[in-house]
Amino acid sequence: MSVLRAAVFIVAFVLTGLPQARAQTQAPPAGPFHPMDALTVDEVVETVGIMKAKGLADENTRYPAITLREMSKALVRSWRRGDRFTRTAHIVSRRNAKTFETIVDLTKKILVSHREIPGAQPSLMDEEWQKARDLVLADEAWKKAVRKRGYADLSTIFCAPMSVGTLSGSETETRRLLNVPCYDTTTTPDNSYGRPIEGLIAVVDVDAGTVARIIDSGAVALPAPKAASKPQAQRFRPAMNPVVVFSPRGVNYKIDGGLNMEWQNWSFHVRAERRFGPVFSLVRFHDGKRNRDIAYQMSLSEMFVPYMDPDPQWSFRTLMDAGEYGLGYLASSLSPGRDCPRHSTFITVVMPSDTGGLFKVEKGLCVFERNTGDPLWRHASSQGTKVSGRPAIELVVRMIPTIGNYDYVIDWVFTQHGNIKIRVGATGYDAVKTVEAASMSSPTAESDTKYGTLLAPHTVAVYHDHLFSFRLDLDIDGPKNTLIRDNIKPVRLPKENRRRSIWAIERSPVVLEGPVRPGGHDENYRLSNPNRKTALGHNPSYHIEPGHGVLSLLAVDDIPQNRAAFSAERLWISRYKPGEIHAAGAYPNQSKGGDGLPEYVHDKESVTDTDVVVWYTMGFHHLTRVEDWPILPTKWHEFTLRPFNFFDRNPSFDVAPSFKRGQ
Ligand SMILES: [Cu+2]
Repeated sequence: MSVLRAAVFIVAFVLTGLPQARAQTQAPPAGPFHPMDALTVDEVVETVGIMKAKGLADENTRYPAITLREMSKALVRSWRRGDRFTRTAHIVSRRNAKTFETIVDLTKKILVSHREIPGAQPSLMDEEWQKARDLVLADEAWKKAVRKRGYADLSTIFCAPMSVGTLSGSETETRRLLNVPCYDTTTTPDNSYGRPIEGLIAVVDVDAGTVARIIDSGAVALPAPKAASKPQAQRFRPAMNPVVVFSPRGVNYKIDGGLNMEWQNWSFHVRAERRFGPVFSLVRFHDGKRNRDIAYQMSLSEMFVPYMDPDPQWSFRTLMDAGEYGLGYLASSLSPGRDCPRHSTFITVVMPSDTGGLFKVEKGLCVFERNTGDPLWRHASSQGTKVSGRPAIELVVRMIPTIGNYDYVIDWVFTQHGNIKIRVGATGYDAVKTVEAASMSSPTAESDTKYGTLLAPHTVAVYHDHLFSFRLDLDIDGPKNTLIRDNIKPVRLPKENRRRSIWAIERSPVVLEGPVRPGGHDENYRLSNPNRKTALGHNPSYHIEPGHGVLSLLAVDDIPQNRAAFSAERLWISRYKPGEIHAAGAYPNQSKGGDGLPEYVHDKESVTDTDVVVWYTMGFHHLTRVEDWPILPTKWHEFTLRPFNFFDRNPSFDVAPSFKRGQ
């Protein structure tokens, strides 16, 4: 973690945009305008006030989560603009080293329930992070270990507390812990994580406010630092002529209220949540006279980043970035022209803070259109005299959480032909360990690089995975859907045929909850509505089209794998139940596993012609390489939701042949 969130109390929700490259600010809306809007400033204040009035919270209470408890799906679906709606808050609080869940009805202004959740460890909070760091920096045993390694000036040391994971035989059942590695900031001034003080971890009990112990597995011998030389100025290649994404006559999307968006037949609601980042609701496509349901709700649910080094300094690093930290909590402020095109609409997001107030991330979300430079569709006549086609323009909603050394560019991309692409780009810094080897010719190189790649002298980036679980509550033309497996099978042809083989499709429904395991050759999975028919008589469906990806290879009896069971399967299906939104459980921090998806599907309920949720695992093994250093070029992975016999024809066939002309 670089810095967790500092809470500030603010009362504004601001849209700043630069259509035509001019700053634009909209007056803050009071809200809520929509049942899916995030809790407003007033609602968060009221929630905490009701808890305090009931004696369930005081000045020392901390709030890892204060979130909207949504109305029932039926009520939200039938809600129309102007209708009244109710508001309820769900609170996770920490008081006297215990965790509580509370429900507050904000419409009736009453407390609904309050209960302790024994043993639950909610996500880490800024105050704990700071406290752990301060405790370590003041600890005599730690100072002694650091001085033994030759560091006289402790002011140049950066400590970054991190979640402890859960390993067999650990004390994670009874204590709230953070592991604290520290870094020498003088060697790589641009990268706080670039020179770990290897072989030294402090274990902090944050509830007790003590350093529980120091794990000192010995120093790594490094050559004595050379006399300080003047840093070499970075040499850049010649500056380029500008290449920009630009909408010279303004944008084609509309944003109103909490965040309702409309663009090229799409409409959806988006809110930013502390845990999940952006949450998309009521995603619909306007098709002729109908506004057709595609998704009720979609978000990233959890991320799992296990490192592949058995050393005790590293083996605990099995991070769950949504449930242990919070993707919205660590959203970084987006820079116009660098993180998003300059003309984007930048949205300042406001989320509940640890102390029951709010914090804001200026320009925490951006929305923009881009001309991909690719054809949306095209054809050249056989004589080559006539080419018809359209340029592909797409809409992007982006957030970039910075979780310690990593930055994740999380994009939700809507296309004119009805696709939704979900993309994650990993950039930032690889997590590295300090080793003796200065090059691959060094005597220790072989052992030093057993679990990672030497990126720079004395610097090995440890292998690891990034595994993301996306919760996709798709409702294809309504909630009652069936997941169809198109099994693409080779078929042997009879002797009389001049061909020996072709492939054909064997179609079957997925009937029970659980992981959806491939049963044969290539497979195509579509969520389909068996109760609706298109003009041609097809059941409308959406294809869940995988991108390149991998699954976790950890053993099932490895506790970290049990905690992130989602990551061993590409696709899961569960019956829709309110509140079942956490792929790795509500409290993955220090969990032993078993909750989340495995629990949701445990009773193997029927999932045909009913309201279902599909969960997609996107992931990659990060085989670290020298080009990751000194900073990782953005590495993208994606998957696509793609209409499949959903429309009566190519839904982008009606895209106008040219752009609007100037006034
Ligand atoms: Cu990585």
